[in-house]
Amino acid sequence: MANQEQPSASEQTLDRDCTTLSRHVLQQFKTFSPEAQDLSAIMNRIALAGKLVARRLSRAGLMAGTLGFTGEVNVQGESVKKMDVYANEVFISVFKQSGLICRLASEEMDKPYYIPENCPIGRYTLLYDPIDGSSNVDINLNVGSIFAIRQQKGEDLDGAATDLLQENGREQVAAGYILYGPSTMLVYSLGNGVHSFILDPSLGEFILSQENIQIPDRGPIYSTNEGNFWQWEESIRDYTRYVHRHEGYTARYSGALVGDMHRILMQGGVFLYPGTVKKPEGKLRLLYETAPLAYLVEQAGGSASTGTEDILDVIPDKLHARTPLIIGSKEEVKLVKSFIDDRARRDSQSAVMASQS
Ligand code: AHM
Ligand code: MG
Repeated sequence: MANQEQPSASEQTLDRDCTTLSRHVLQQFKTFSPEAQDLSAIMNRIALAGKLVARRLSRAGLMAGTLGFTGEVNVQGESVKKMDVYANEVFISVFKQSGLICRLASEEMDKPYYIPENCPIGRYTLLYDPIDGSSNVDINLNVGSIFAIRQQKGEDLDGAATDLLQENGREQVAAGYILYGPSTMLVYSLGNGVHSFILDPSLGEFILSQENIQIPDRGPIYSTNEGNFWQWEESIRDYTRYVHRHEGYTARYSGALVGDMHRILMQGGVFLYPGTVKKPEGKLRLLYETAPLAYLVEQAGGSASTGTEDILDVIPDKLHARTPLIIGSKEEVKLVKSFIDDRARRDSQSAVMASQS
């Protein structure tokens, strides 16, 4: 019989294989409180959504009606892909009759979606980007889903979800992403470290892969769409010139934030999607993209900024509000911000001199 103090190698392997996502959530809470059970069940349903999306993606090129555009334009003014619609519906479907989530808000829907049968007891809201990086779908490259869970504040009797417009990202109860790559991976945080799970297709379960992931303080990767150089603010151009001229940096950009972010989480570096002169708010959405990833990265010891403010301090002025994003290793984010601060200082000095002349 195995020694109680020291589990054998096979016991350890078996224990790890049995550390599913729902069990891990309960372990994080260290209790079987109603909150722990709700969040465990919510994460289990998010995992189911991830499995359904992964299954469809794995056969996308072989199934009719899966690739390409629907012909519609979403609330953001972007062309909608068939996979966006499918994945958006999957996240709604998995929460029907769950008693867990009353409202869902996503990048693909104009207004929040209510599941009335859940609302009497479902005190949580799910915010999500069903397919992030959807331009990668048609060419069989990695994409992701991003999610955040928030506690519903107040009754929301008018169905406008205004409570979401009164709080910042520190109110998120949990956040994470699913990366559909060579394997399907779920990375999440409940505010107690960042943990990753890999979908074992033979079991149909997400199994613990790594606990307490820490992002390195520095890293060689800078990840940004340099095709936007011509329309960036001068400070971001200054930073880009700096990395071009210094040894030790390398560029990686896949066009899917989740994949680029995952690389940086594991290897260190910085991801930037800054605003442009004409569109200072940038492209990425606060509630479904930048705030969930900021929560995760801060939990892993990194940081996330708009350039002038921590992403987690930003309160949205509308559901689909956007923010610039500079996220990753602490020191690399600091370096980008130093160029922004420097330009701001120089601009204000020039303004003072101009006013005196
Ligand atoms: P999406 O959620 O509509 O796919 O948009 C977000 C994506 C990110 O995944 C990615 O980093 C970025 O948009 C790519 O944009 P661009 O093509 O402008 O570089
Ligand atoms: Mg997205």
